[in-house]
Amino acid sequence: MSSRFYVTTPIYYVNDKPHLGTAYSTITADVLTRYHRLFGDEALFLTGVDEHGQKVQQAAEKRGLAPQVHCDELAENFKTVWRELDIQYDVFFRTTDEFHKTAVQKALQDLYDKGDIYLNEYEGWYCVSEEVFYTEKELVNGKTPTGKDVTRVNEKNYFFRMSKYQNPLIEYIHSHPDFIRPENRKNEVLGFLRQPLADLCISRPKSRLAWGVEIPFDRDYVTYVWFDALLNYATAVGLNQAERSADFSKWWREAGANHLIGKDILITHSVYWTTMLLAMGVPLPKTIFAHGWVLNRDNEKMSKSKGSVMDPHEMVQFVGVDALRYFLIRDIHLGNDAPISHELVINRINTDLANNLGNLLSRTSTLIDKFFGGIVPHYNPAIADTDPASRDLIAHATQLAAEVKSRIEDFEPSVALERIVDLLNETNRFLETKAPWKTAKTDPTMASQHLYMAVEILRITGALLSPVMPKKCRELLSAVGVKAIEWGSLSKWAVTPPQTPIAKTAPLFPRIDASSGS
Ligand code: ME8
Repeated sequence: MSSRFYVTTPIYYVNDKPHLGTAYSTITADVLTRYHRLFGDEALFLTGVDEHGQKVQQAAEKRGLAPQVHCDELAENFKTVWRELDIQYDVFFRTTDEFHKTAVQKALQDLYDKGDIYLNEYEGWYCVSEEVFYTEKELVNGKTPTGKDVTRVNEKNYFFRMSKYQNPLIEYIHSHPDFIRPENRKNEVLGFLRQPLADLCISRPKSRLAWGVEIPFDRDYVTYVWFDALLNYATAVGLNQAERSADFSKWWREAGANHLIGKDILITHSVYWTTMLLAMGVPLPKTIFAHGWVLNRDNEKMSKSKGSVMDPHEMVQFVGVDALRYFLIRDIHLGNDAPISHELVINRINTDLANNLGNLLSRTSTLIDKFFGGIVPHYNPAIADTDPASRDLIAHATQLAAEVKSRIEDFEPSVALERIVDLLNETNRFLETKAPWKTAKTDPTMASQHLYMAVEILRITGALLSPVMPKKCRELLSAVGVKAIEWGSLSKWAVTPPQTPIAKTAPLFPRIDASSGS
């Protein structure tokens, strides 16, 4: 049954260019989207940039540019990197777009009219790097819990009655077990909600910060950047835009949003955003999934502020875009932290892609070229029926698509890839045992039988890997004669028509010499 899938990445601050950490969130969302499209679902993928707030204003000031000019330039940088990483988003969201600002102002006005926003004195701390307010009690040795600097803030501000929605939120989380994921993140949010929730400061006086969405009921203020930014997920699909109500029903109310975020912004999404939605009377997202960190070689979080980031462009130059995408999805179990280094990437590519997938393709196409004139040889189902090893392999191959689908739907893309690699391993072992390079001379019926089976497995695995490695899999599939992938055909056997020409290919993933990593 096909369905709809709406996925979002965080919208990134335009204080710097994208790095491998931000690329990780975006690649993951791209991979999930491409899988859903492969399953026949209708999908919508949103990414974008978070342009307002103090952090961006300061970044623009540092460059001596007007904030909008700075943002326009950096937004382009993001698009360029996403293009290089083969990311096919549907929406590139910018919080400076007029329609968004108007929709944010409507949300503020509605909550104000309802009595959920009020004016009060704010006395506390502010962290520009996180754009988050902190109370004295929340600080650890005068810094944020993650060690970022804070500044004292004493100003009259508007507050959102977040406390009013604490209990409804707790009840919602309990009654929707799959809402905040993984489980440990849900527990973290419930732990946070054990303390009384304070109301949320949602404005900054223009005298302190000019770069933001003006508060509609008080022109001396702009909106707190998170209040503005979180709304992007819903305004993108039509919230507070009368003429887009059909879109909003389709993607927000019916499909439901899946917010893929890093664990640093779990509370802003699971508490600020959800209480805002509860107050507005708008359904909550379907899932908030917090993933872990891409770590550097010293096992530390890759972060812009520490300067310990890896440049995606440099990695693409080194291993190619598909291999990089494969590594990130395969080696980082979604939800956990995991390191990346040249050495780890080389090892993974050599093991899974060069020695396994690439090897299966090159040995199969070489043997078909050498012994069968480059044409898919004959296959006899009756022979396979009498051979337990063949029966097992076919059963495994025809169940793989369903297994991959369920793993992807469950946000476990690394496990989906593991299962695909298991089948490739099994197939290479099967060929070792059957040795068609020998039987081609002594028993060509058997050689043709087993090579046909290898072609079928390449057809299935090539299609199932294509959301992760779009370009390489297109090459692979075209080598085995597949023009267009049809989802239903991936759980069927003996689909490749007889006489299909098989192209003898150059190695899809040449082995990388370990000494080339640094
Ligand atoms: O927080 N590993 O933007 P941001 C994995 N504008 N993911 C990483 C990472 C790493 N080492 N470093 C960053 C903001 N990320 C707000 C979001 S949403 C309404 C507003 C990813 O530019 C991860 O997804 O600081 C994290 O949540 C995000 O970048 C933070 O990006």
